[in-house]
Amino acid sequence: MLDAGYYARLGLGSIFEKVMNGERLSIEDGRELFACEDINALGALAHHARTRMHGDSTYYVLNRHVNYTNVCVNACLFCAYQKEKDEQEGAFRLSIDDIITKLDPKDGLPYDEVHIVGGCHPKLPLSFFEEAIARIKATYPETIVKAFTAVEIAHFAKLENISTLEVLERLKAVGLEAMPGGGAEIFAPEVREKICPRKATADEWLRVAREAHTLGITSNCTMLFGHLESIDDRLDHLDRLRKLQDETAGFSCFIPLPFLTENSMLELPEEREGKHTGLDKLRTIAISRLMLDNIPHIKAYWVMLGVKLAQVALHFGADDMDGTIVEEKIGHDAGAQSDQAMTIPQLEEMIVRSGFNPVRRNSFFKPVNAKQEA
Ligand code: V47
Ligand code: SF4
Repeated sequence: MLDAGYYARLGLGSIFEKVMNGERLSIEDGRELFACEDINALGALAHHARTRMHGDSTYYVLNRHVNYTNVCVNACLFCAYQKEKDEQEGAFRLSIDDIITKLDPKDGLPYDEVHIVGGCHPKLPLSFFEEAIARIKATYPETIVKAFTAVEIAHFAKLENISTLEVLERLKAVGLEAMPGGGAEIFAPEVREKICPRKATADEWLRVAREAHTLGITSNCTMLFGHLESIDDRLDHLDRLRKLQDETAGFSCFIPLPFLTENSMLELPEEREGKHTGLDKLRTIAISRLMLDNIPHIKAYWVMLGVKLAQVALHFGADDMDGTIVEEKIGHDAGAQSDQAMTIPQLEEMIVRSGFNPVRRNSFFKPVNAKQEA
């Protein structure tokens, strides 16, 4: 399939050469890839890059998501999960006991990772989160705490009137080891202003990620796509992540998140660049793999992509499936059709059926030896 002449006929000869030689693609190269209608040609290039990095390994994690509240001061227009106030119907806020109970492994197998995120609650103090993490680590010492997006960290800093660096230091001191990649949305200021005007800015998001990496807290990064952004906005977003990664090497994984439209306040134009189709999702995943040459992993997040498209995405540059999840609200409130949970055998079967070798990993992508089946 990887035939130089074929790519030359598509007008992608120099991009082909760069990918084969492991050279960095420019933003202009990214534009040409987005303009290419031959989705198989894109997929084959991304698959080549993915295979060079990971062979036929596809990663998954025994994890649980915990959303501590859906009350959020930001009211992003795309978000179907957010509630304005504690008193509003459907609003919730977990206690620390609730969180500890949720992490109780029913079958005796502790989670390798807990992924904790929530809305930017107007009142919850930093001490609540410090105590929550300390109690999780005391109760489940083997579970890695991957918690709080850069947006939440910026919010805690504002509430406490301290710096984001101090927030990170305090959370690290009680056991925060890694951070999820949410809240990045799209960095381009004109679009960010339209879809999430109250949220931390792009520069703030990137600064908090840089600070976390400096403290040795690794993190993920995301891009929300398929809304008001242009193809150039997507490429600008990838480029900003790539530049920060050159500085810090602290990002483990990139997660392209296709915008799910149910219960959203965001009005989309009829005609927009990068149509919201399965092919656009695959193209964006493939181009992410090719552009983000310094970020080790690309996630096919089965919750938002759906299991079947996530399986196909493994042939378009993705090498990670995320995990068992157990309970998911953000995507499901927005219309995700996937189940809430997957078991280890289900994840492994879906990876094997796609032609890959399943590798159970922890939050740092280190292989975990299965102690028993869950
Ligand atoms: O930041 C919100 C997105 C993110 C919608 O780091 C939506 O391992 C689509 O970041 N349609 C949270 N997306 C989820 C997230 C994540 C998930 C799994 C793993 C990791 C990781 C990170 O979800 C938000 C926002 O970008 N989001 N609403 C929506 N309607
Ligand atoms: Fe709040 Fe996050 Fe929803 Fe924005 S996306 S309203 S920050 S919960």
